Amino acid sequence: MSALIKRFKHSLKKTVFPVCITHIETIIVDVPTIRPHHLSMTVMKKQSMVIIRLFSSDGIEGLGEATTIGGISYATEFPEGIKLAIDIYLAPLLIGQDPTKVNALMARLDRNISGNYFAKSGVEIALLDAQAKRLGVPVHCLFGGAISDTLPVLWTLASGDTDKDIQEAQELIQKKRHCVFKLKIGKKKPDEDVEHVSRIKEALGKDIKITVDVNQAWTERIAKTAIRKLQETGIDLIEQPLPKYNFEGLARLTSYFEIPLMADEALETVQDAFKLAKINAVSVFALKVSKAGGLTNVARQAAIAESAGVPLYGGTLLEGSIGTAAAAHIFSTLPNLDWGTELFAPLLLTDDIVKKNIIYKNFGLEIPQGKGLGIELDMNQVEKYKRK
Ligand code: MUC
Ligand code: MG
Repeated sequence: MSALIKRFKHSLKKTVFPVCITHIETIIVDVPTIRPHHLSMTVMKKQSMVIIRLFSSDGIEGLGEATTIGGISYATEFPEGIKLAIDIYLAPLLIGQDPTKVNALMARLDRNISGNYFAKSGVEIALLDAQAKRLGVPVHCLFGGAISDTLPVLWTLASGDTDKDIQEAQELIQKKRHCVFKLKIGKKKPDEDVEHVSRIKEALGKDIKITVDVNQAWTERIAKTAIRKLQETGIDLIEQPLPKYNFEGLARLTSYFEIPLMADEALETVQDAFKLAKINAVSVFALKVSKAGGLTNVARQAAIAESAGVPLYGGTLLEGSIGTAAAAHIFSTLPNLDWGTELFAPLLLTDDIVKKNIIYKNFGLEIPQGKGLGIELDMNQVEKYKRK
């Protein structure tokens, strides 16, 4: 009898003192790229990723990643700042709290910390990974489950040299790794960019889809002339031709041209999705976990897009395997991901910091199986690439 009472008291103790977050570790890792990656605002030779390890009193570790491009040249957040923001401001708001209440914790962060979407996103990924592990399910199950076990993945040709880009594309098509390509333009004169795009389109042929990303580099006047010429090359999609704040300019171009335009940098918050949809600013939304502030916000943006009849594209900020897996989990739940994804970044890096690499085959990736994100850190590799 007394043994029974002891067991009962023990189980009561467990429910009275719920599991709590004990500590959060942030690590910056720098991994070289396989070749220089040329964008309109920077040339990347390495990727710097903030890895987040969130520990709880039940022994479960959640993994997260917060990654941007080119230091501080692409976004308003940057690796060193993201690490500091988490260590100094986000972590103290989380330590001692119940990690199973992910929505409540994210609301707590939003109430106390403005902006800092990349940092918040990295933390939400770690909370969701931990909670899914706790429940014994993959992260996508927390969002109603994957619609598909694989996602189509394009590749970005950005070597800075047209002939090299053509050769790279031909090799990847032959290997059945990618059959859709995105070209990074906006750095050179518009006519040189059009020439570059046109040569690649001609070399790869009509069956290979081509999209171009201008990364905000044009004024509306330049865009009008350049888009007309790009449209004539037979490409399929144009991403973020104007500065991110010019929603009305995007709407004017969208109503003027037949070729679909996609919002990338213009679409950061959930509210941006609503505003862009309301004025028919673009034909496609590029969703990205980091800029949205996490997976839940991506799902909210996707719901707005679905209601407004805007198809989706699964974007990347060139995250490593943890961030890519997180994005794959949420993108796999979206019914209107008509433009596929660009979740290729682990392949752009020379090495990885996880035990089992994400599998890429048949022009796509497999959603990692297993509990949580389905990703395990390789601590020897983390040590190797950790910023000293
Ligand atoms: C961007 O602006 O789309 C995504 C793929 C790539 O090559 O660069 C990123 C950034
Ligand atoms: Mg883009």
